[in-house]
Amino acid sequence: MIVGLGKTGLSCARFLRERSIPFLVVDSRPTPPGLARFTEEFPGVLCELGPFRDSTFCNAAELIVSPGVSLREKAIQRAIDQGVPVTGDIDMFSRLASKPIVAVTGSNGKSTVVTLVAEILRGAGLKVGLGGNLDGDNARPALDLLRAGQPQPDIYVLELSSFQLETTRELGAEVAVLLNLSEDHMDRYEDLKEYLQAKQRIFRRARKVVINRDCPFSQPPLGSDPEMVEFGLEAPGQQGFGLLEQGGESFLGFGSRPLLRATELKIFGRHNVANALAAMAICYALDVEMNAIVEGVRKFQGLPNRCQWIANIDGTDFYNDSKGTNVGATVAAIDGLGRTVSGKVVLIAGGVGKGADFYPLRNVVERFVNTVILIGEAAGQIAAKLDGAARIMRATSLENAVVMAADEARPGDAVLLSPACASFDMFTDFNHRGQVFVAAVRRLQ
Ligand code: UMA
Ligand code: ADP
Repeated sequence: MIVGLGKTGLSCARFLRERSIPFLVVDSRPTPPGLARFTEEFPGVLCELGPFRDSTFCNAAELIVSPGVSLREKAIQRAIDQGVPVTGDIDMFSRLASKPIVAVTGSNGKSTVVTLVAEILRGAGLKVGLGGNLDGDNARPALDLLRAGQPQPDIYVLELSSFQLETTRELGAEVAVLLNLSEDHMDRYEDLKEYLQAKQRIFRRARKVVINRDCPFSQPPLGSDPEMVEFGLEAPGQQGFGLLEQGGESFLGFGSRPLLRATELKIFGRHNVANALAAMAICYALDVEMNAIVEGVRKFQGLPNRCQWIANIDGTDFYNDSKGTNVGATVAAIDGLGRTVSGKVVLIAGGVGKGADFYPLRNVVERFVNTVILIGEAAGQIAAKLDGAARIMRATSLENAVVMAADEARPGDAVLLSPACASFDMFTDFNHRGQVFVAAVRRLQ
């Protein structure tokens, strides 16, 4: 039985049909987003909508649970207690994939790192199957990569969320990495420890692990003994990637060997330097030639909605960081931008807070931000935590916030949309929020 009729649910349904495995689908939403496609493609298959029913779950042969559904759901717990096995799409994928898997998790930077890794590997002549949690035009739910008629890649590169890892037993990645950890999804987890435990499942039976020297949480738990490659923002050790200072310039390097000037990167901010070093370490662990690694990093343009420069209007630069959906991401974006602009940052933030504590924004806001313009459900909570740190304003919509920000900004300042929140109170998703922001900026031109 498939639980959830979003992207994952649809992809699981197609996968099961191809193997002639009978199934039904349940979703607690009255009209889940995949419903129209599903009824068209699977006219004879039972689809139960609305509040989960214990009896349906307990009678299933197996539950394939979508990432958006917590295993804590009462009906799922009942079924588990009665011995019904539970799996997820990544768990199924890992049992069937016949090529090596690169697996990347972390609170922030996952999409940037997997996309860069895929570009480096393609540049080195490999066929890459890229997917998992990654959202966007070229992204695919993991099981789509295994469907009949798909080109056989040489390697899979998967972005994995903590939600997907919860149902993943033995991933067996060729290279696994937990990039960093900061608070996110506190509406689903009890505390940071529980969130970390979900993420650490990425290390199960991994052959090699890439470690972030700047984040103790990136280490696999004691007891496992994989091969390790390190990265970090300080000078590297003999077998690691990091920043080397030479002749007054900063280089991304391996051991004592400088490889690429930091100024050659087309993505900005220290967080993106860390992302580039992580991708380099992953590709090195895969035995990719260093020249191909450096070339791939040099060419990488970054992804939309991640600290993306949009326009300069009357001397003010506008940046779209709509994918800054948690506090850690927004701290990194403000810090990265704040260090490079000649003036100050005007920040647009707010949305669905996911149970986060916004206090960690305070430091970087005090240091780099002149004005904060707040939107969405969490506006009041953020305002309370930032009181006195900068000028705080409220906007009724994102369009309104952009107009107010343009008014507040002086030449040399930067306007940054980095919400520190999810988007579902006002938008379909972070892409939609980014599009609305970009359109509003264009209207100022
Ligand atoms: N939902 C219900 N009832 C149900 C099933 C789902 O209310 O019965 C709700 C969930 O709580 C959630 C939403 O519906 O709010 C979507 O859940 P889903 O599991 O159907 O999501 P999919 O459409 O399958 O998309 C998922 C990932 N989404 C989530 O984990 C919430 C997508 O990651 C991923 O691209 C896709 O699988 C393919 O692998 C998006 C995401 O927001 C980018 N991920 C979170 C993040 O990055 O922070 C984890
Ligand atoms: P994810 O897929 O984990 O959400 P992305 O690569 O899409 O990560 O980046 C999302 C946002 O997180 C970016 O817009 C930026 O604000 C922030 N970010 C990216 N990389 C890092 C990093 N290494 N450390 C902290 N924040 C980061």
